[in-house]
Amino acid sequence: MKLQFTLFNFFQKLLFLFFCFFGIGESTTAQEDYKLWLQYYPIENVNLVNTYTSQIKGITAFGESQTIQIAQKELQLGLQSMLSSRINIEKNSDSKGLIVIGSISNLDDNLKQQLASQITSINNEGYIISSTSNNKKLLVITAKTDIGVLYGVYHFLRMIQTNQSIDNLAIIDSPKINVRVLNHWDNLNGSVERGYAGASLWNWQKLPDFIDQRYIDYARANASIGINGTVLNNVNANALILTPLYLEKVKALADAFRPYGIKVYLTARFSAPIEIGKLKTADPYDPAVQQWWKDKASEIYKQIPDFGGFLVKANSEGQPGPQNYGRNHVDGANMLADALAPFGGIVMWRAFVYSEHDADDRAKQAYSEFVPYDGKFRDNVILQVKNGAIDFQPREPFHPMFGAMPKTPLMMEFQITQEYLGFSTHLVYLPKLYQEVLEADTYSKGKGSTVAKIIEGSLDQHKLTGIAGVANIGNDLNWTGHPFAQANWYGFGRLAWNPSLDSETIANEWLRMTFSNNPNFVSPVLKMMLDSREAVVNYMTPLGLHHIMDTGHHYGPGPWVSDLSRPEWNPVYYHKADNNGIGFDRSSTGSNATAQYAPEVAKQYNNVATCPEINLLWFHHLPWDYKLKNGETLWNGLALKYQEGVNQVTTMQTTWEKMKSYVDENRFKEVQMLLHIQQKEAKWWRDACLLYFQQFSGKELPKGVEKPVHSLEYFKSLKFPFAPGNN
Ligand code: BDP
Repeated sequence: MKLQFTLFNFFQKLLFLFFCFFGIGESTTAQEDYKLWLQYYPIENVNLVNTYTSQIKGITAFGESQTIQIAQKELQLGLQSMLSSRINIEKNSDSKGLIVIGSISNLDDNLKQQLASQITSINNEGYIISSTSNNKKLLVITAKTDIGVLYGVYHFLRMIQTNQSIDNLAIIDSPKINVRVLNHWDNLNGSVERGYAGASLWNWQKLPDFIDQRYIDYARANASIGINGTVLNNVNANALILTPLYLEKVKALADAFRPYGIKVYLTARFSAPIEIGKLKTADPYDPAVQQWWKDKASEIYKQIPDFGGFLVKANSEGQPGPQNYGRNHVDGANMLADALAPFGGIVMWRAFVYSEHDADDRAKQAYSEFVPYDGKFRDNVILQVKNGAIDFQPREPFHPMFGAMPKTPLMMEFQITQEYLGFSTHLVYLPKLYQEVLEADTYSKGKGSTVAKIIEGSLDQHKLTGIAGVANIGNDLNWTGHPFAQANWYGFGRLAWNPSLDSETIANEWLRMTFSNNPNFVSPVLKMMLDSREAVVNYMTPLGLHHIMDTGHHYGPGPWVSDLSRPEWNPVYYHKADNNGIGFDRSSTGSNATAQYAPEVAKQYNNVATCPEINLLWFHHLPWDYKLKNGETLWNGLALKYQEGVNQVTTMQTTWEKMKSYVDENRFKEVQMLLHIQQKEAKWWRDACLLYFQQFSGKELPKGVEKPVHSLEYFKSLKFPFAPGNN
């Protein structure tokens, strides 16, 4: 038995080398890091390999499109690599044990008939994976469109990658959200705003003639998780992207991405008609301005017939917008929507607004500004709303706009890049955060009115639905800076496809696909990932604290910062620590932000006794000796949370140290070094914040909390003029 096994292994390796040598497994020679979750590791369990190989003899593809060719090649590559045996491409579907792929219209009549009833239940991007059983056993992956077939192929490969059974399959799946986009905050000079994984992927200088293989690999990775759009440039937009010089380059990218089902979108700078159009104004009421945008749209669609549309940041943080001309967001968004409508394009209009001229609580401003416009936007406008009302904090209660604008489609904006969560140095598994928001109940139409249902359009019957993730991708060899940050890109895509997926399921599959199926590896590392989000909350902003990061770059703690021109840019604005206590009173005795939620939610948040402790200081200013549910005083509880965060990172390190034998040396070391930095920085956060808050509480650190080794002055003196991502 042992000999047999070794021989088998040897044979397996030999075949594997053979494939690599002849280029069939070309990407297997690349760095592990680069291959993301598409590693296609040879399956070690011989029985499993035998079961699979007895069921899979070859592939037959129907259809001629590039997408079908990609699907066929991917299936062959993945299966050959995982099963360490050759998978042939067959011309017809007569023999047994074939995987048949192709859109339904291209299948033979017999299969068409068999699948007729199932096909009606999927949408244009959905797919069916079905074992058929009319004398010859086939496995069919079909869809209404070729891109649906490609998604189905990735689903099937994922099943093999995670060692699932492929017996009697009857999978019917469709994405629940239509527009599933990455937002790249990439500048034309190659820098990335809030980017921590190197420079921009887009090499504007070499485009359009040079198509970097990386663009294809990017599209492939996105297609494998169902992402179907990309906004190429920063929301703080440069109008030059809309000039012919750049549009030609954008077209080249769109052409490269198209076979993978990915549409290109651009950010539109509202003042572009002035900056590149030589007009005197960008007033949306001005007919010349309206015409300029119409002409621009038709110029774009001539080159890119499936161009997705515009993403717009207007009258936000100094960006131009309709208010510069006394108009409002509806005027601005609808003008652009009218320009795009004839071509089927959409406007994703951002709701991230707050003004230095508005003295009201920043958390209330977007709601106050947008909710009165409910129902006033054109059909091809969707409002893009961040998950929380402030700004991508380690934890925020869900944004009160969700549920408050039933007549307007709202799309979710999550941040995948870790601007406020330790950059790409900290291991933080973000789908935990995403899930928390998606599951939050807005009560807008009674119990069960979750944020997920709102963005899926199912609660308010919207056809246009969307979700955006601010990308964490750069030209680092491993794409995302931290090997585990790949899981955040992956998890975003999976949740964009189906917002009801569980973050644990996603982490589990990601680990198996990216590293190993070995349970001795998967279960401890899974736990490490799942706990990592709460760890970062604990060592940065426990109990509802927020926005106390150092200014500008947001790297490290800066709760003392109080000298910036706009009050709401200062951390002291958010924590409001004083001798009486700490926290932002957003209850009815304070800013009354709680009133922006549905009555059931408002009531819960408003009352300190029912407000969840995870959001306590978000909604309430409380005395230092306020009693927490566990009996600790607020001061002690806060200090202990900071300590807990540090301890959690230590536990993560201990877990990882035991994983050496399951991981390639490169990634093992990378993660080891990064966790070491994370540990140092968690302590830095704990010590700096506690020393600062202690000035107000006047209390000793409780037992169990380590004494800081530096002074508050030392922490305040730390400066990071070249922290990344801060352009
Ligand atoms: C903040 C970032 C800033 C972005 C802004 C936005 O600090 O760089 O431009 O959000 O989303 O989180 O527009």
